[in-house]
Amino acid sequence: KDDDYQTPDQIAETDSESLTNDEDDGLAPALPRDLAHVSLQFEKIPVDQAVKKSEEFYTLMNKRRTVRHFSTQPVPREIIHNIIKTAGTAPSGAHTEPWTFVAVSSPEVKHQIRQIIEDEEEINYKKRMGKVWTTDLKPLKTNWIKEYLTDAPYLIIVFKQVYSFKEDGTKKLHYYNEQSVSLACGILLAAVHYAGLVSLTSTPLNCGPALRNLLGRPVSEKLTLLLPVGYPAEDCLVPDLRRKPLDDILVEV
Ligand code: IYR
Repeated sequence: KDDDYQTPDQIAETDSESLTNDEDDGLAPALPRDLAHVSLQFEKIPVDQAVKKSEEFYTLMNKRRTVRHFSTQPVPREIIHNIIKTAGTAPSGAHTEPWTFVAVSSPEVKHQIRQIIEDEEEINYKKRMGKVWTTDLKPLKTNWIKEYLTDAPYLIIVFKQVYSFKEDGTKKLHYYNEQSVSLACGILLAAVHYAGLVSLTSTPLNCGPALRNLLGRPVSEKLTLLLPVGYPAEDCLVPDLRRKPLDDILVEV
């Protein structure tokens, strides 16, 4: 029952401890009612420069690869903090910022995470995923043994907050939390790559509640992404994949 969809009104109805604000039928916006609107900070760049910058950014991002073999070389905490601050710049529904990033560097906790994931993934590969899925994965040489979970200096685990609580104890609804967190994850991947680090986008099947409990996160948060982050192993191989050309991904109307 981890991913049951509830409408915003259904979420607001359940568990709200009090609706005690007498003015406005107990309804008050989550953001300040008198929120100021200020001038946009925007620097216009010349078109030729913009073309060049867009090309350069594509060239950089096109070098990003998913890596499954990590070095144990440590990564400065400051880089992780900057990367997570960058991910936190993502847009979100009604500016609810519905994300929690857990950065794990503790070797003991990484071992516990690895144990939880390998135990589930063995069942996933052998029973749950089925023949078609495991056959599709064969060229990528993945399996349920995941050394990267203990080798990588950091595991960044992203939780999506389906809702949270306001200071008065009422529920704060997190509109479009799925899309908001997906956008933050994309920016997170770009920030990791820009900082010269590598990552692996992993979404451990059936591990959500166990990892949430291990990391002490509330039931309002769902596991979205687990990202080992660090440097690639010296002998790191990646599959020789090609990306679709523009013609295959762009429809111009
Ligand atoms: N989650 C499993 C299986 C897996 C699934 C897909 I789709 C991939 O692109 C890669 C792996 C694992 O991490 O091994």
